[in-house]
Amino acid sequence: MARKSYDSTTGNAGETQQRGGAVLTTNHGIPFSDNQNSLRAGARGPTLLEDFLLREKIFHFDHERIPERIVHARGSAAHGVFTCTDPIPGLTRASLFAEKGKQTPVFVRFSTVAGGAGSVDTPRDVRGFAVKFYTDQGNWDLVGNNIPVFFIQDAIKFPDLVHSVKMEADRGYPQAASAHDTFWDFVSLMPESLHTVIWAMSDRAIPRSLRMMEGFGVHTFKFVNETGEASFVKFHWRPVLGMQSLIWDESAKLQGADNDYHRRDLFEAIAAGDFPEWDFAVQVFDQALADSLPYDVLDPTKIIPEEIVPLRVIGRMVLNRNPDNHFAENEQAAFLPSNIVPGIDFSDDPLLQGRLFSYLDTQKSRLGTTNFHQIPVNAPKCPYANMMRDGLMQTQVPKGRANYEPNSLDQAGEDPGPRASASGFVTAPQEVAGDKLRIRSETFGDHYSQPRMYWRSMTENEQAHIASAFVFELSKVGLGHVRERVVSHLRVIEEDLGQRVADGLGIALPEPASPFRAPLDLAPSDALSIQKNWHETLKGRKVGLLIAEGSDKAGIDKLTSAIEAEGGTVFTIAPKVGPLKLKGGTLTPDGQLAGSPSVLFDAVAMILMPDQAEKLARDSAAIGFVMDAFAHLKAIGHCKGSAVILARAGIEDGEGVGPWEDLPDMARRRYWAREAGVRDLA
Ligand code: HDE
Repeated sequence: MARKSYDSTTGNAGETQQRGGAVLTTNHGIPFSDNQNSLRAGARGPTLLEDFLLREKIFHFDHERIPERIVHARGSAAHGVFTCTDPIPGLTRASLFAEKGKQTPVFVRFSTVAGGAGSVDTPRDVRGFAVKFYTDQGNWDLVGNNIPVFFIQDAIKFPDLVHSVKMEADRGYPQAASAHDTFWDFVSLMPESLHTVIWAMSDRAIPRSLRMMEGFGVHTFKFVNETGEASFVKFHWRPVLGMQSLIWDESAKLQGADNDYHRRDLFEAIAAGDFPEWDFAVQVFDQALADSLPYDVLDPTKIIPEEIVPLRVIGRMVLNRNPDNHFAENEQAAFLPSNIVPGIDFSDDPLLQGRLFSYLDTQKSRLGTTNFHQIPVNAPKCPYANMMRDGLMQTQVPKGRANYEPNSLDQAGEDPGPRASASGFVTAPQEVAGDKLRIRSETFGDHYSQPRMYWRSMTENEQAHIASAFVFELSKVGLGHVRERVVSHLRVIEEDLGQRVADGLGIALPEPASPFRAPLDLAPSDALSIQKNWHETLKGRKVGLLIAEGSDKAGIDKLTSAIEAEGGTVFTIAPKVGPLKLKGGTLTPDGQLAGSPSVLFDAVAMILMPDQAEKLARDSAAIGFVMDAFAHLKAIGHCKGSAVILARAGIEDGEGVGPWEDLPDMARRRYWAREAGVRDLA
C-alpha cells in the first residue's frame, strides 16, 4: 500500500501518482512506483545503497555523454529519400542509379568542423555534408563538405591541420574559430592549403542556411559498370533553393542571437513540410581528359570547373523527416568513406586513401565498440550477414555453428551461413607499379592557379568580402611574421588581393612567396560565385514583421499571405509576446522584440500605429532592428507611421527600402550596391 508522503511534483500531501501513458520502468523492465524520492532509512534519514532504482538512474546519467567527434562535432541531421532521375547503368552498376524513379533512403548530417558539439552554428568554417545512402547493396557514405577542395593533399598532415585550427593547446581558446595564430602559422607554411583557405574566407563559409549550401564529394572517385569499365567521377549536391550566405557581421551577431540558427532552421523547415531538396550531379571523365588538365585529378586541392566537365544531374534528394532523437541518430551516426557499393570505387587520392582508415578507427573510440554498425541509424536497411562475431554490445543473436568459412556444414543439413557472391563488390583493376617512397608527386605542385581562378570568378562584393575576411582573421593573429607570410602568398594569388589585405592590416607589403610552380591564368568560372547564381525567390526566406498594439490586422494578413503564397514565412514580433489588440482583431506574436533581432530574418517590415512607432523610436532594440537590417543589405518595408523609426536610424527610402506593400518583391534579394555605403571593406 502506498504511504502518504509530500508530493514534490504538486506541492500537496497525497499519494504518489502515476501520470502519462506507459509505465515507467528500469532498463530491465521493473516498474517504478515512485520517481520522486530515493529510498531512505526514515523520512529524514540517510539514503540506502539498496536503492537500485536510484543507482541505475544515476549510473546511466553519469555515462550519458560519449566522446564528441574530434572534428565535425557539432552537427544537424535529417532523414530523407534519394530518387534517381536519370539512370546511368552504362557508367556504373551501382543499383541506386539503375532505374528512373528508384528511391533510396538517406540520412544526412551537416556539421561545422572546428567547434565542439555545443558550439555555435554560424562561425566562419567549412561545413560537413555527409550523406548515408541505405542502398539495397549496402550503405554508401558520401562524406563530403560544402567546399569542393581540402586544405591538405596527404592524410599524414590531417592531425597537424586539426590541431592548428582547434583551440590553442595551452589556453583552450578560441572556440570554433580559425582567427588565431596557430591556424595561420600552419597554413602559411603549407601553401597547398591556399585554395581551400580562399574558399573558407569567402561567403561559402558563412551559409545562410544548411538548406542553401552546395555539397561536394571533394575527391575524385570511380564509377565501374557491369562490364568492368571504369571512369572518373566527382560528386556534387546543388540546393534547389539556390545558394545564399550571410554577411560576416550578421553571422557574428547571430552567434549571440541564436546559437542554433542553422539547426533550428533545418528542423523547423522539415517540421513545416517545407522539405529541403538538392539535385545530385556528377562530373564524369576519362583518363584522356584527366591527362589534358594542367593539374592532377587525384589532388584534393583542385576542382575541375564545370565549364570543362559539365555537371550531369542524375538524382534528387529530399530531406523529409527530422530525427526522433538527437543523440540516438545524430550523435551516434557513423559515416565511413570506406562504405562504398558495387559500381563505385576509390581513386588513389592520398587524402581519400588515409580517410579510409581514419573513420573506421574513430568510431571505435567514439561509440566504444566494433558493433557500432548495429545502431539503428548506422545499420544497413538491406540484409547483411558475415562471420564476424561477438564484441562489446553485440545485440544480435547469431544462430548455428557456421562462424567460419569455408565450411561444409550444409552437407550435414546445417545452415552453412553466407558465402561470397560473384556479383559482390569488385575493385576496378588498375596497374600499379613504382618504387616504395615517401614523396609528393610534382603534379601536385601548383598551389596558386586555382585560388587565382576562384578570386577572379567572384563579383566585386565577393572579392571585398574575401579580402576583408583575411584582414579580420589576420588581425587576430599576434605573430607579425605569420601575417606577413600569409600576405606574401596572397600577392602570388593576385597582387591586388595581397595589397588590399596588407592595407587593411596597415602593414607594408612583404616580398611575394616563391612558388614551386608559377601560377597559370586559368579561365574564371561563374559557377563558383554565390551572387552570380542567386535565385530571386521568397522560398525558404523569412520576414520579421514588427507590430504593436493597434497595428492594422488587414495589412498584416495581406503581407503575410503575399509572402506565404510564394513559399516564404512571416514571423511577427512585438514589444510583448502576449496577445495583442490590433485594429480589426487580435494576434499573438511569434516573438518578443528584444529576443528577435533582425539578424534572424532575410527581410523586415513594420506595420505600426503612429503612437506605437513614436514609442519604439525611443527603444534601441527597434532602432537596432532596422539599422542592422539595413547594414546587412536586407529589404525593409514600412508603413507611414513607422517612418519615424527609420528616420531615427538615419535610413531613407531607396533601393530595398520602401512601403511594406512592395516587400514581397523587395525581399527576394540582398542589396549589394548598398554595401559600399555601410561598411568599409578591404
Ligand atoms: Fe573527415 N573526419 N577527415 N574529412 N569528415 C571525420 O570521423 C579525417 C576530410 C568529414 O557527420 C572524423 O566520424 C581525416 C575531407 C565530414 O559524422 C574523422 C582526413 C572531408 C565529417 C575524420 C579527413 C571530410 C568528418 C571525425 C584527412 C570532405 C563528419 C568523426 C585524410 C571530403 C561526419 C568521424 C559526420 C569526420 C578524419 C578529411 C569530411 C576523425 C583523417 C577531405 C563531413 O575520422
